[in-house]
Amino acid sequence: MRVLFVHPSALMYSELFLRLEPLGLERTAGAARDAGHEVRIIDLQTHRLGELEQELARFAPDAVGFGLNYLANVPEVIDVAHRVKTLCPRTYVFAGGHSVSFIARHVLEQAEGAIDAVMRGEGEVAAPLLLAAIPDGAVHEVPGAVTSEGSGPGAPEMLTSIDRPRPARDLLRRRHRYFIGVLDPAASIEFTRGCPWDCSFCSAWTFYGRSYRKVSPEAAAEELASIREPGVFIVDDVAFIKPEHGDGIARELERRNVHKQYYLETRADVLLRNREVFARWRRLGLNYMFLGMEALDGDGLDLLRKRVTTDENMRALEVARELGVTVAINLIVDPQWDLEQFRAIREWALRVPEIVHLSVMTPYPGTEIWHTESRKLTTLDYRLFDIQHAVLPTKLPLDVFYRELVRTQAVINRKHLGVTALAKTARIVGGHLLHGQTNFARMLWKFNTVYNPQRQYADHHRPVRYELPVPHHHEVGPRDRQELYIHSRPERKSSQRTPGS
Ligand code: B12
Ligand code: SF4
Repeated sequence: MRVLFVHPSALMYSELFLRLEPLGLERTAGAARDAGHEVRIIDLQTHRLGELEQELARFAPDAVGFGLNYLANVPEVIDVAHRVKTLCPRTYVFAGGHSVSFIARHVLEQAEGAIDAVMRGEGEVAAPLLLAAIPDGAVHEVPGAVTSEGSGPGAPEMLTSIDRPRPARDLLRRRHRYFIGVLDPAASIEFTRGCPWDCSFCSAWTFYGRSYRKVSPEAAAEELASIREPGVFIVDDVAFIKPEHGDGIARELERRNVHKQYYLETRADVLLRNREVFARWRRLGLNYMFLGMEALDGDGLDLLRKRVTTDENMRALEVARELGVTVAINLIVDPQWDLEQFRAIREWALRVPEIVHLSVMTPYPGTEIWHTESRKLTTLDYRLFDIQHAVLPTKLPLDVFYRELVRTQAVINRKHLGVTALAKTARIVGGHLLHGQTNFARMLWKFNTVYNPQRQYADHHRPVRYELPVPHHHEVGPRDRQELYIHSRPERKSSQRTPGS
């Protein structure tokens, strides 16, 4: 079967600092290819819609599969799916990915026939099963499938080992457009999947049923050695939770003499506990780290159930500085902040050498706060659920909230972008330009065109065609949490399989 996988375009407010390859879609495409299908990928982060239409005409796919990790992309994917059905009426259209898994039936209904199936959960097992079932009209019998004829039995199947399949990186035609900050170009890789914590604002743990799987050190090193890009973003939610795993991969890389520059994401307590592993990775090329500190006060951290203390957060910053790793910190803005709270964060952000990034507290389907906070939602417009907009009531008038948000976010611009940054990174930028890489150089001047309080405010007044489902409010006690899960924890000897098995 000819299968075209499509990733939607980048969200406006995330494009400033990075644009990364769609790893989950590439792995799903890799599994479909291993199952014998002819596969292509179009990434609308780097291609225009017209180019997708040309591809549809040239390739004439039997099936088109959309990646829907992000809620804010739902309207775009529904619209593009309609376009696919208009141009190729006989093509089977399906979607899968993180966000759509939690609201599969709702999206299927909203698409009014433009999407034939939504696959919940991991794509590596599901996509080959779905493609095999299309000719027999039996997609609704595949676990995890949601179609107008019904839903597949039980929970979606889970990979036992995440060592395989290899992502189909070779199918991405504009790889030079992927970058993260100074790492330009950058590829992405996954060492672990899932998260053992259970923060109330996050759906990473509910998607995987709070399970946690690790790639074998040999497979990780082999994959890294095959990556052409000098920069690598490690997509794990929390890197190096298990020190022996981080050490194991490091050992394999040292043995193979693989040297890259790395960017990863981790938690303060993990950095403090496993300092030696991070130091070893520093020697291997770990230069940048994203630390989800989320709040500067204990009450804020407790509210988010982050299970970390303010003191640990601050000590982790010290450790990262001692290691010489550049840190980007994430803080979650509570829509109830007043002028004084924004001012305090601004002052702190100016004082510390780190990059301070802000995201706005946003209830998503699949998170606990979707059920506990979402009765107060001020909008159900998918496009605003990108953690850069306020979807809960703000204490300040909304336009003032955005003015303060952008003013605070602009500390990044003052400290880390524009002329200041160019002065510090002139040699790196020169090297990039020599190799034709312009992503990072462009980023230095983009802040004011991306972040604009008037535009963020105006985003709330656009006509809305597609809305999220109305949430059902209920308290989520420890026993109810499993109801949020997409996958159940894998049991060793059930019917789970690796692709191709
Ligand atoms: C890495 C990552 C990123 C990378 C993404 C790179 C990329 N282009 O995809 C970067 C850093 C760019 C990023 C940015 C953002 N992210 Co992000 N990100 C993640 C993270 C940590 C891991 C995703 C990942 O790569 N996993 C590894 C791969 C292998 O898994 P996967 O992508 O989920 O794919 C699997 C399944 O989803 C499924 N699948 C995927 N596609 C398809 C397609 C089909 C057809 C099928 C059948 C199946 C399928 O199968 C795959 C293999 O098992 C997740 C958290 C998580 N654990 O999921 C958050 C997460 C997805 N991100 C989140 C958010 C909020 C954002 C931002 C909006 C933040 C911001 N404002 O800056 C931006 C928006 C990016 C954009 N759309 O432009 C939220 C999503 C919220 C939501 N419900 O919409 C998550 C869940 C984090 C969270 N704490 O809640 N992100
Ligand atoms: S915020 Fe981070 S630590 Fe908390 S559950 Fe999500 S991925 Fe895990």
